[in-house]
Order: sequence, then structure tokens, then C-alpha cells
Amino acid sequence: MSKKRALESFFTPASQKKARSDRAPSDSTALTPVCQHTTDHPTSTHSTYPHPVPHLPPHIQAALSEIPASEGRQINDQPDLDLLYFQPFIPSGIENELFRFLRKELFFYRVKYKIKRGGFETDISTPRYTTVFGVDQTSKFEPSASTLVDTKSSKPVPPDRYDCTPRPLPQCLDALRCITEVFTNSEYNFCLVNYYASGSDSISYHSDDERFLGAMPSIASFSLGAKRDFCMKHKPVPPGNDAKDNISDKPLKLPLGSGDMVLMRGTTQANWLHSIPKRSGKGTQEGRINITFRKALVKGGTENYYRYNVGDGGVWRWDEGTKEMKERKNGS
Ligand SMILES: O=C(O)CCC(=O)C(=O)O
Repeated sequence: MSKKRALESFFTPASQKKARSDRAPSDSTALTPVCQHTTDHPTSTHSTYPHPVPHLPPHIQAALSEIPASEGRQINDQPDLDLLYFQPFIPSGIENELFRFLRKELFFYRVKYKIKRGGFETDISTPRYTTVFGVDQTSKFEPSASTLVDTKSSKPVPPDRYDCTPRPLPQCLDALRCITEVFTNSEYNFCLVNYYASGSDSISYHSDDERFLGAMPSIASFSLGAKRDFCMKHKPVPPGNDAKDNISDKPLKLPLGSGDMVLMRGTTQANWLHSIPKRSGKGTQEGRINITFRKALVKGGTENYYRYNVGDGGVWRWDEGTKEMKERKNGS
């Protein structure tokens, strides 16, 4: 499918869309994304939001028609690794406006939780700001009413189905999700957002290999704002396994810049770990937003994502005066 067709598809109201049978630019099976955008309300509101989230300003929305700003580069020269790296995906010029818009308009959390380590309970403070929107594929938000309904029966989901409160994606993130679905040929029902306030914020080595994402998940990961290194290394391979000889000892390092997107797919999550290490020194103290789109299959995924990305603490918002996140009382 041509870029023009993909974008026509994106900007056409869902009610006018026909099923497509041709192929999208990446080389997997074609897909018809369902993207319903209303432009008649300037904000996204929902009973689960601490405050309304403005829609994308029209000029940012219009600039998204230039996506992707460059061809994706395949990185698959090591065992089990399958990446598509867009440098950038979001056109230069608009990506910093998008960064500032999302930092100002979204609400974040600084999640604390306890884990058992060596028989002892340990307190963990997530070293970055997080937020999450979406629900696994057993439920969906009816676009008109914003009500959570069961995907099979279309009946409202009983209040005790989840031990969290799922939230729909606001339009400003859903617009990007829709476009990303077209260009990655995958569906996404979750959006996780990280805000790294400075080089001291980080995410340690992990893989997104939870069973609730399925066997070979596609995860589209966007960077906005400060440049940070994205480090990847293969999971430990048992001695004697031939694959070991072909794996580099040095971690793979992608210097993610504002507007870049990395699509991790295939066997990547099952075999590779990734991280954003802490950084110090000149130029590392600026903020960075990371947005990932994923697809959770079952309710355990929804509960996991809200537990670790919303938690039960206060709401944080960007303060333009002091140029830092501030905890808001009563969602103000
Ligand atoms: O910030 C990034 O680029 C990575 C985020 C990440 O690994 C995650 O949210 O699982």
C-alpha cells in the first residue's frame, strides 16, 4: 500500500472506510485498522481521567500526514533480533512541539510498589514518571459512549471484572496509534507513556515478554525530547548453545533522538533485554518522553499495566512556571 493510501485511510472517517486487502509498507500480513476520530470536541474527557486532555492542535495533526519521515532500517543481524528503526518517524520540526504538548497535557504517576526478593519485602520506586491508557482485547471502549463493554457480548463490563480502572486512549495518543497501526501492520490496544525528567531517570534491563502479550509481540516505541541511549543485549544463552558464537558481547546501542521510532517484533522480546540507562553530564539533563503501543490479550495484562504505571499514588502534571513535574492535589 502506498504511503498516500495509508494516510488517506487514516484521515478518512471510520464510517467511510472499506476493508483493505493490499499490503502496508512493512512486510507482514495486511490489516484494516479501526480508527475513529472526532474533531468536533476539542478535548478528550472520560470519568477515569483526573482532567480533560486536549486534542492534538490541528497543525500537529496535519503534520502527521508526513509520517513516516524516513524509511525504516531493518536490524536483524544477530540471533533472534528483529527491529525496524525509523530515524526519524515523526517529521523534524513537529516532534518537539508534540513532546511539549504531551508533557504539558498528560497526567503522570510516580509509582511505588513492593516486591519479594530473597524472602524479604523490598520497596521499589519506579525511577521515571509513567502513565497508561487502554484495555486488553476481551473488552473495548464503545467510541460513542466511552463505556467499557465486553468484546464478545457488547454488554457493559461488570464493575468487578478488573481490579483497576481502565482508561480509553485520549485522541492525541489515539491519532498516533492509528497511524502506527498502518505503518507497522499490527494492532495495538495499549499505550504506555514514560517521562524521563533527566538523565537520572531510567528503565533497567527487562523484556516485554509477558504471556499476556502473546508469543511474538510487536511493540512500537517512540522517542520525543532528549536523546537517550537504548541498550539491548541477548538474554543469557546456556553454555554449548551454538547461537552464543553469533551474539556480540557488546550491547547494541541505539542513540534514540526526538521523533525516532523502534519497532521490536518477532522473536526479539523472547530473547533480548532492553534498557534506558541513567546518564550524567552535559546534555543529558533534559526531559524525554517514550510512548509504546502494544496489544494485551487478556485481563491480566490490563491489571499488570495499571498496577505498575498508575498505581495508587498522586497525579503529577508539568508545571510551566517551574519547568518540572508537580504533584497535584485533588486532580487540580
Ligand atoms: O524509554 C524507552 O525507550 C524504553 C521504554 C521501555 O522499555 C518500556 O516501557 O518497557
